[in-house]
Amino acid sequence: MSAYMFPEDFVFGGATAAYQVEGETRGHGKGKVIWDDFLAEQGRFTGDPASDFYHRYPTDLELCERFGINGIRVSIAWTRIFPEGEGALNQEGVDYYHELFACCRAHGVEPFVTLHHFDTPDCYGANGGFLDRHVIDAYEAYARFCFAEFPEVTHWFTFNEIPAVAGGTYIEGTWPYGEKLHLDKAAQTIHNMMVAHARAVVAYKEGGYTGEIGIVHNLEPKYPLDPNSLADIQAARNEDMLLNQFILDATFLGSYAPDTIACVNALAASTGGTLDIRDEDLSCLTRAAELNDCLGINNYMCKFLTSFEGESDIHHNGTGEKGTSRWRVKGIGEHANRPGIPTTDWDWIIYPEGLFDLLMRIKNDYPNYKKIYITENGMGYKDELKDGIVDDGPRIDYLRQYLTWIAKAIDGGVNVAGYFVWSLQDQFSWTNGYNKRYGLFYVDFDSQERTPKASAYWYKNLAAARRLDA
Ligand code: BGP
Repeated sequence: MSAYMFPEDFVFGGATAAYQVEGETRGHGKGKVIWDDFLAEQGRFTGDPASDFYHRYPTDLELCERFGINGIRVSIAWTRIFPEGEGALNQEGVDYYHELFACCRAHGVEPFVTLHHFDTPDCYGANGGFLDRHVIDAYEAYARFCFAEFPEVTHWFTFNEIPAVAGGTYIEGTWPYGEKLHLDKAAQTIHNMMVAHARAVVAYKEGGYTGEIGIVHNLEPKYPLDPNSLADIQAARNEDMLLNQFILDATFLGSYAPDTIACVNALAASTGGTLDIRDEDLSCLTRAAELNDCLGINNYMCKFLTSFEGESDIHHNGTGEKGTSRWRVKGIGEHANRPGIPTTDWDWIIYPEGLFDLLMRIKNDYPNYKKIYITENGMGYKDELKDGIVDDGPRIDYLRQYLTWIAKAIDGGVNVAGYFVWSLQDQFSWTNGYNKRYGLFYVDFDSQERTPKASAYWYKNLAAARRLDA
């Protein structure tokens, strides 16, 4: 058995996102987001009541304090501030976030605030969201407003998971206004959102604010299913270029390396499109590349790829019926799994050493990264509350394994400053609803009562000792 110590000022946090916890999706002056009608039309579930965080954040922050959780990821809902994305302000929304941040501080819980976590204003959805360059301007104006209005926030993230937005909308087509298999639109969305990120970072620094600002990327290592197969190596490389290297280059190089852009251009061309990358975009990306204070990494799994040249076919497992996922995309490859590697009921591959590989790659390939937070990691599980107890042993096991590999990366010289369990409490899941639970705290979605799970007690001990025995 080995023991790992985490640094003294390490953040042991829990993560949330506005739409997944707040509820009140149309209450208190909030404007519509792209998910509202989309979910209502599907009729499976909606973002109400979620975890009723709009009213119950004091309870959740009290739980954080009791369980030694000293950081929380929250996001601002853009349409609580500007119901139409721009123009008229909703003062009630502004007041709400001031009160939330004050309550965080009162409980000794540092707020890490994301400006956009999937909840694009609905008024921009029909025009393709960030494909429309006007939305870049609107986002920058919203970001500037927040920086000036909320000086009490000293940890900002511009976006959550740009590739997930692009992939959900334009590859898998499971997101609002989505269309399947448009690699060109997916790549363009990634680029445009990276430009919006860069504009916000430059605005923050030009504004003279002294907090830190960065971006949260969902990064998954992509491995060839057969490491000796050139075709599988190419498949893994295709997906890695589009969903990992493209954003990492934009973030830390401020431009696209020749092999990155060649590969992404070829993928875009395979679905009939060309990318619009302007000089002004690249000069803004270049300026921002040295200004990022930190990188947030969301990581849950890895992917193994094998080559695929047939007709594309994607099926999203949004029910937890194990073994039902299919992901085969002509031009990229097919998702598979190596024998013996465990998966969750939603077919997410549990491969903690992948996170180590990822952290070492950032350190080696992008040495200007400065600081990393693991902003999301956790296990979706069908928890059951029995006699007042939630025994989520598999989740504890998952968290222990991932944290062990994070600790090994810290020992290997990677500057990881904090970790946020996804999720703090059970929440609404975008394409899965309410039976995919991730929380340290169980939420009864009828009564909204919270019950600490076994994992909450385990995490409390870890945070108190800062020591992991594995
Ligand atoms: C990340 C998102 C979160 C959260 C999490 C779990 O991609 O940032 O918002 O939802 O994944 O995903 P899911 O809810 O699909 O299981």
